[in-house]
Amino acid sequence: MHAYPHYSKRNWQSLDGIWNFRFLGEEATLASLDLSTVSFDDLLSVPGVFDVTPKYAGQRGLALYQRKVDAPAGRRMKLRFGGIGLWAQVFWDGQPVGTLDLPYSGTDIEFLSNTEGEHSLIVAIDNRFDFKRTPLFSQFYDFYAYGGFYRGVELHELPACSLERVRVSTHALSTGTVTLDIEVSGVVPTSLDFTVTFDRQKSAQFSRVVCERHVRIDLAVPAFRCWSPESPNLHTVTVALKDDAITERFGIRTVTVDGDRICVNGQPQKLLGYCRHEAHPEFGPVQPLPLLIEDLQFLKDLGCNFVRGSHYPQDPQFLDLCDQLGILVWEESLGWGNPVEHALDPAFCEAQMRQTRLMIQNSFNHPSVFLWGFLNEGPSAQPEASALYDRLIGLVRTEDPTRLVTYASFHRGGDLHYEKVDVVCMNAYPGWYAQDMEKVRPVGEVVPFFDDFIRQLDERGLGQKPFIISEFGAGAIWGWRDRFRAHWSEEFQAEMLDTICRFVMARPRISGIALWHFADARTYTSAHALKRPRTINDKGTLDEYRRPKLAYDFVRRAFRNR
Ligand code: ADA
Repeated sequence: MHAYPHYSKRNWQSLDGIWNFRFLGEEATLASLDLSTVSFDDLLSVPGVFDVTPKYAGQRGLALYQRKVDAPAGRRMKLRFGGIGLWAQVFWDGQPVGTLDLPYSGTDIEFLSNTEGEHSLIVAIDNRFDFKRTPLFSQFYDFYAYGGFYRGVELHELPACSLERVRVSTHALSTGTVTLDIEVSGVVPTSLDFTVTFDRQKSAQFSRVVCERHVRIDLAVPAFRCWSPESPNLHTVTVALKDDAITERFGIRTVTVDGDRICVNGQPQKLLGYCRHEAHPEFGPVQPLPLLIEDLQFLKDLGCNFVRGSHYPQDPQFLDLCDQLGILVWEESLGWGNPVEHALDPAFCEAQMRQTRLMIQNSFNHPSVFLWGFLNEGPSAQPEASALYDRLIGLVRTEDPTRLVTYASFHRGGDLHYEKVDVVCMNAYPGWYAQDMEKVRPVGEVVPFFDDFIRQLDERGLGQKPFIISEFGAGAIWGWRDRFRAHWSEEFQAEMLDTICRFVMARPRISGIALWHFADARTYTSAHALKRPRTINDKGTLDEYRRPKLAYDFVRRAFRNR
């Protein structure tokens, strides 16, 4: 089963499979290319990234993916891209129909198919860094920037009036009443006739006036059961028009803050989990379903109820699984250590806003998502960046007043924006990026550091705001056992993670922790790799092939000891 939503009345096809391929390299530009004369000399998989395959590993440049597709004449068509990187232009029968410039974002492209029969679909993908074209992904980010299709592609034939999405929010927990926000497009009537069916049971008919392509309606879900991490009950809603129907899955639950507690359905949560990259040594950012299941089995076994989807919009199949398994998710838009110059760059700001909005719209119905974030380790200590922080916080609150907003800071007391968000989140690595560089195994830095930060929050008047340690970790190379228990040994990492986990469990003031990170993941291939042995960020509790390190059992023991 593919990810929600499902469209049961339309003709649509998955375009996943084998595509023709041509790598044009670093010198090529799209402008100087005649697409009709390109010969495709290779085959690749979609989803799939070319630059992780043995033949093109590590290469950057322009690449063309091509396949034939059948489509009718005179129809509105929609290509649904689950996520690509880094930049793409889409051609239908040689004509450009859209551009994708937000890596990892699920994006739709709508166009008209003029003729009946077989068509040529070309997706030109460029994985070169170019701040002007793809401002959201810079080379200095500490994770590999792949080129290709991170997720699948679908082609939909749209009826004259089509259903975009139905966004479902909990209106009243006690009665199981939800608000449906139905969005239509195409030839939109002034009044919409539709049926609503919950859980594929009894349908009810409605007619409502359309306001700017939206219809909103409050309805009670029959025989409802609330969603919570402990009981992840889900419902479906099907909205049907004459020629189109959509089924969305959702959960009935609230997310609130009560003093320094984060609550789901009014119940305080202790968030125990990991930051997780969508990464695998053989598939890059592509997430085969068995891998997702495997990762979630490990997370459950570790006693986790929380994942920070670092540092970009998540695979919808992962979110579907988190909904089903009761894992709470922090989802964030793409950013990493962006300097203040980025926050002052109009194109960067525009792309941040666009991706954050799209992320919220795409993931709105996942009850697992409780927290929105952006700009990991951004310039939040600089007043010049305030305008961007204010815009992003305002955007999140407008798009989705039902969830919480945050960003992961690394500025400690110097951060200027903690007051404006719902949860204070800080990344810090005391004892790893140690204050005392002469000290052997400076594990002793960990507890005083965080206690001191909590004291600073109190002094600043933020004692009543939830606080999450959004990153903490230490590197270990799988299999490197060392009698010195030195840096990079599994022993040193285990001691560090044991220390922080036991500390977090013992401090009610700390709402949660996202350990850095779940599994090792590829990063810099430049000289920055001098701090990243194997060109991998080795702070995983599991290695990149999901082999647990020594720390695994320590984290598991601490997290399960709730
Ligand atoms: C940062 C960053 C992570 C990772 C980590 C590290 O806090 O947010 O993406 O780079 O440091 O490993 O040092």
